[in-house]
Amino acid sequence: MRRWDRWAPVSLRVLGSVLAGLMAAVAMILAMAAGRYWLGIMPPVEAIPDRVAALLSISEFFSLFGKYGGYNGLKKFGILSGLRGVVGIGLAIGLLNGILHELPFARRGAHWGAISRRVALALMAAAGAVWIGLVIFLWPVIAANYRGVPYSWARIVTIAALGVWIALFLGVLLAAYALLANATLRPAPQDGTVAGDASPPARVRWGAFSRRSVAVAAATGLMVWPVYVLLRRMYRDATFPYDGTVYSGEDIQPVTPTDRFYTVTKNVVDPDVDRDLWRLEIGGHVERTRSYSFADLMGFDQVDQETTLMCISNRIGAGLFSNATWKGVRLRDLLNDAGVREGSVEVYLHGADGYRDTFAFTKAMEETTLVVYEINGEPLPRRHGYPVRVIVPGLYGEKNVKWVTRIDVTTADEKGFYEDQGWGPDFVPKTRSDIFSPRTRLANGKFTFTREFAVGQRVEVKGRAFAADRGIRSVEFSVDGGATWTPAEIYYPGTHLTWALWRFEWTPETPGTVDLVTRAVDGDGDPQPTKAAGIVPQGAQGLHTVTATVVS
Ligand SMILES: Nc1nc2c(c(=O)[nH]1)N[C@H]1C(S)=C(S)[C@@H](COP(=O)(O)O)O[C@H]1N2
Ligand SMILES: [Mo]
Repeated sequence: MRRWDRWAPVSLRVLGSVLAGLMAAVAMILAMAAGRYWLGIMPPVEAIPDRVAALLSISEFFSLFGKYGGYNGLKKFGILSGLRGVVGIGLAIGLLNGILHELPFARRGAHWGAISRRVALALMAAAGAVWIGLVIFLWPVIAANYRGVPYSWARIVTIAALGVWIALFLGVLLAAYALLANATLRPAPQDGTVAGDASPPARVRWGAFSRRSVAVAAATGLMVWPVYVLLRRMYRDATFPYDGTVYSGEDIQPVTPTDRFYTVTKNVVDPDVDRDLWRLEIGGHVERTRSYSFADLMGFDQVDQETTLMCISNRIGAGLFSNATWKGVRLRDLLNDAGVREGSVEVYLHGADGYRDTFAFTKAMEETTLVVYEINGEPLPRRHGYPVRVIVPGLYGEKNVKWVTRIDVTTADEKGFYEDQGWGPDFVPKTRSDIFSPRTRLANGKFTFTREFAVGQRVEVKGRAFAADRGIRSVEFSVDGGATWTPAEIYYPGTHLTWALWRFEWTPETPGTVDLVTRAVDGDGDPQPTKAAGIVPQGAQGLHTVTATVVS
């Protein structure tokens, strides 16, 4: 009985502290969800996986894809484990707080009600350290803001929000703990004397403790509802349904309809930028830092330019690949306005989502490198970078930073999100060509036509050819597995910045299976590489070979 009298208040306080930790975690998740949803602030739950992703090697990254069902599966896993992590950390810190409060160093020290001043100060110091640690670790992505708060401000907003979230956690933890522990208190030490182990055991006020526990649990439960509502809204808005959308099929057009333009994004929920809030800052190694509003961009020379974009992950014959007409201004006009300087090496681009990538300063100064706000005559849709993205012909899609908020000129070579993982260092697409009609299918690494062909029956074979910013000079076609070649007709030449579309009339002569192959020559007269290479680390190359079955 005496043992129980001694241990009952202790166990209840520790239990109460765990409950307080849970409440603090839920309150913090609610504050994070609200900050993310309304203010576009990237919470650690999102920022940490994002930051870790760039630290992984390509093979680790892809093995995670395999394990969690692709990029989307991995994104879901990342967010879910982040949320579970916050709850787990809340319970653990609650437990720790409860135990610390029972240790002699805490019991002997001064108290504010049930709260030991020493424990509170230790927790505050730890919280401060966590805050600083998070700011350092998340530094490369800390200027992210999904609403498009300007880069210079976004950094401050995120740092402040991290502080508020952490402080809220600690505040709720201690307040809820004080409330619960108060119902199990040993008599408070009188005028500075110390409540040592010799003090009489506390009397548990069972009624007060249970009423307060129910109140804390109920408050926690009540907060779960708005958390659920906000997470559900964001889930509905998430990129899962369209990330990795390909443009393929038999009906490929010279210019891709905007709603079918291929899409790739690293985000779980893409930025939803407020154009009035948004600014494009040009800084780093320039004469003067500039900050352009959307209206400011209209003051520069306006350019329409057709350009094909292709993801580095696009396998030969696959559809992470599209062509559109873009409208915007030349990046070099902005750089000249900011004042270019000797010793400029690269531009470092930053998106509202914390995405970052780099390319050569000389590339940035080419007249075809643009900062665009329209695709095919319409404002950029959200998923393609509203309100403004970069278009940089001659490099893989990843360099075409969407939702761009800042471009810094650097004096040294720097790496972006994917280059950190080990992609590149050469991001120039190799010349390629492929067949899209009749429809093909990929199984066990081999392409076949989904239909059969008949001897003597003429069929039109169509395909694309692409050579980054070098243009396409010619395309050839083989109906005997590459033994002999015949010129194909280019029916859509495009420009040197786009793909070309070609066709070939084929009349099968003998039954059986035969390999159809295509190859292109770029605008410089260089033939497409025929040796096959996979997408890692510099993008795929090789011939597109499609097996046809001919029946008599
Ligand atoms: N801000 C930002 N820009 C980004 C990305 C991103 O995740 N965030 N993805 C890149 C990648 S990998 C590709 S292939 C292209 C895809 O552009 P699209 O979705 O408009 O086709 O955008 C690039 N720009
Ligand atoms: Mo990409």
